[in-house]
Amino acid sequence: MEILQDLAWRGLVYQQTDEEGLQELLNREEVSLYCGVDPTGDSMHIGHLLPFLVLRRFQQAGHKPIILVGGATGTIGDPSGKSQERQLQSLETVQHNVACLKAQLEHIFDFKGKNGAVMVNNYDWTSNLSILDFLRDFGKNFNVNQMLAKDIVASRLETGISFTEFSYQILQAMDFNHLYENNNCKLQIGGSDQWGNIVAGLELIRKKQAEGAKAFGLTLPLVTKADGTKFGKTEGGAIWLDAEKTTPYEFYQFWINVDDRDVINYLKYFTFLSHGEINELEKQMQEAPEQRAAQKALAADITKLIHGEGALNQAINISAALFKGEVSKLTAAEIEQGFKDVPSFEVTEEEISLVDLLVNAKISPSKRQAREDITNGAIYVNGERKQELDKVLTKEDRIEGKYTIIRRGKKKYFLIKYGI
Ligand code: 383
Repeated sequence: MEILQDLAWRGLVYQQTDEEGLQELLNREEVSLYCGVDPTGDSMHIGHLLPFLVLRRFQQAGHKPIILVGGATGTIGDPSGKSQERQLQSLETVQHNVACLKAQLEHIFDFKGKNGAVMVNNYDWTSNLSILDFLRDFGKNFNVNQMLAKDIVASRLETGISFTEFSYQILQAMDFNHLYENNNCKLQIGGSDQWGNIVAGLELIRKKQAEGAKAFGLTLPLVTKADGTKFGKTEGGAIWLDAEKTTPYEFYQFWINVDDRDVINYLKYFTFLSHGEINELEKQMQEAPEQRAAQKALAADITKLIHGEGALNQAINISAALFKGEVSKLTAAEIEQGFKDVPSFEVTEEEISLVDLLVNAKISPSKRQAREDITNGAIYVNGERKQELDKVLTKEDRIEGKYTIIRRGKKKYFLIKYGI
């Protein structure tokens, strides 16, 4: 199936500037296309992922992806979707973020071969532009009335918008024009919030390039959730691509927990599974939703893409161990991920009685209760029920010499660390 038809099947097309024209262009040539991200933070989150996965789909269909990291635009900040003026960040912070985002994006693309991906930074062609050149060569092509009428700007007129943020769309338009000129880039894609910026670029290209010059824009829909809450946010905050911020296990679990009503859409959006495979998973979801085959396939595909196969296998291991309560087989590294958010307690003694530990670590509220918990069979050490009141924890009870996992009741876990 052709790329635009595939995107339509996946529900990935929201708006296009010229559907027929783009189809013709894609039939005719290997097209260079781009999507940008601003380094406003040091990691992307899953809300950023969709357009870059679409770039990859274009690459698989034989086209050439250009990934733009906005070292220039990131110092300003896109007013799109922001109801308030942003705080400016220092140039050093933005530069640090550029390096972080580049590393994350490098993971997702293939940079080799004829249609290998290209990474660019708009700081390279923006930072040395003089104010006079900017106003004479670019500013003259923008009509302030039209700029004011754009949704993003119009919605900010009441609360106010600085000249700096107001000018953002010109910078993004200059990028498209630059890439058109230098990289033969004819298509820009982005989330639906990017429509105004993309169209600004198309108009600039039409005005500045030779007659007949034409470029295209395509936006993707906002990812929604059946329960109406915001996609990609959990109680713990955003789901980051950076493994330090969101561990691969947490990342995997996020996708495992996707609602049945959303999972088929997300398989279409976020995975590279074929139509046949997705249809098959849809059938399985309808026939045996409790098996969560669709969620497992979704979580596996996307975790592997972002964190690699080793991290995926670890995440699967941790999930299975926690589900069955068989934690003793986990490695220390897996424990660090799987038990990142459970209460922890540091022991400095070589040996400690289980009763004392339960009390000191506040697992049981009193000595009497601790004894009761043990005799009742509510206490598990590394997944094994312990009912002896005189149990003493020794080196033997440490996993890789570093951790002991205590469970009270069915699901309440505690992590014991050793400070020696
Ligand atoms: C900068 C210069 C360009 C082209 C694009 C840009 C960035 C763009 C922007 N994008 C968002 C961001 O960086 O602000 N002005 O956080 C998000 N994107 C993608 C997608 C999305 C958008 O990175 O809708 C969600 O992730 O387009 O909000 O020449």
